[in-house]
Amino acid sequence: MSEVLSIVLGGGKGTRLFPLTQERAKPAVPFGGKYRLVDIPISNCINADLRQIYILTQFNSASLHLHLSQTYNFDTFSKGFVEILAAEQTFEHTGWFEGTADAVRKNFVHFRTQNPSYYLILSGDQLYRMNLKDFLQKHKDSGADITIACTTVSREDASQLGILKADKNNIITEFLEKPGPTKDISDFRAPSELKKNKAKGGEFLASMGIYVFNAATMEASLNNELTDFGKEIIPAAISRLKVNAYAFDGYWEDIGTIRNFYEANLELTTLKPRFDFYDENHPIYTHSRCLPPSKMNFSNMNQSIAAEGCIITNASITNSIVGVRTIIESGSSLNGVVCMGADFYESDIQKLHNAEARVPNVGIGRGTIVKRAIIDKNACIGEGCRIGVDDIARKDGNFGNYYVVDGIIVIPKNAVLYPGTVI
Ligand code: ADQ
Ligand code: ADP
Repeated sequence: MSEVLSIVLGGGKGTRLFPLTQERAKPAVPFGGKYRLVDIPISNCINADLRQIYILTQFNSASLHLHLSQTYNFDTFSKGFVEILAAEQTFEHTGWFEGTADAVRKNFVHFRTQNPSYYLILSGDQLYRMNLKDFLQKHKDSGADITIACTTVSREDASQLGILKADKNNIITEFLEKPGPTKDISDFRAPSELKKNKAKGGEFLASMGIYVFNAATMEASLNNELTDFGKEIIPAAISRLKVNAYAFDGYWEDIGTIRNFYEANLELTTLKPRFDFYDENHPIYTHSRCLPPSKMNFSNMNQSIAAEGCIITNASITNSIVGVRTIIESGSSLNGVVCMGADFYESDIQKLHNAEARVPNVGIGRGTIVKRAIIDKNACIGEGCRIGVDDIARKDGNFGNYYVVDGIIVIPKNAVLYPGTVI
């Protein structure tokens, strides 16, 4: 029996992160040069000794499976597991999850048998490090039915989040999901005792989409047709149940859109990023690949991160992330680039075949300049390309071997850009 089941909401169809989600489920999207998005909530759980973890996702992609099975192998005595539950057809349900609550409901048959006391619901696309032990303990001590982790945000951010009012005992008295930019929400300003989050500096108390439910409360809350936690289940619970706020005062960022994803990645390259991967006591776990160290030949790297297994020659790299196994050839330059790297090294024979077929090798070819772009895994970028460098009006859209999303150029996984390509 598990006292707490942790459930990571791994995403709907992943449209906001498309094309990074073209071939993989959202939780498997690579992040920070060597991690995947799902490593963040899973590591927060493991660091709190919570080891019974489900990932709910719409696609059961091979990539997510491979990553989880290569990474999260608990020993027999810990009773730990990380298991993917993908949308599936059953005799009772057809097709997709219709929302976050529906995703939990459709998998309840898997959870109920374990007879947990609490359900911890986490979001799969957020960057934060939270002491989930403390969160759970505060929930237990308070006698609440549901506790919602919350943080203070600006008026601008509040429009896209669930905002709430809490009394001096942290009991939530009102909840408003995504009020939008124009609604008057001035009476939702947070009381000073809950305004702990100096990192965000905001005035409104917002739900982080992280909840702990007593098991009986979860079961009763889902015994209806409601499909979404933020839109329906939580607002309905406020008047009937004891719903508490848990004030979180650390860094917290939603990384569900291409722009947020790009900015959260690049922030890691700053001198003092707000999210610290270099924390001995709260590690972020990921696949340990046993790759060789990265090799830099005559290169200039400035405020950049290179993951393992890269070979970088005579290149200039600024404010960029260079992911696992990236090969960068002589004379190249990257500035503001999130490069995810490659799944494999090409052999000399493969490179000969590439040359015969006039296809560039995996990596970044000689003299190529890239600015302000995301390069997904295994992209083959030829010599002398200019990507995001020239003063060209770039509209959002799908342009075949590249996309522009939120004004950011995205080179999709396995894309081929022939020598001299200008984007
Ligand atoms: P949103 O993040 O906008 O707001 P939602 O789109 O429901 O809410 O996503 C929550 C999490 O669930 C995300 O990780 C998402 O990828 C995942 N998800 C969405 N649909 C899913 C589905 N069908 N199956 C599986 N997973 C799915 C919520 C709350 C707000 C709160 C913000 C904080 O509703 O009140 O302020 O989170 O980010
Ligand atoms: P990562 O190693 O970055 O975590 P994945 O686990 O998704 O990436 O996939 C890496 C695996 O992909 C490697 O173990 C390798 O076997 C496989 N792979 C994918 N494409 C190729 C390819 N073209 N040649 C060789 N191996 C490949």
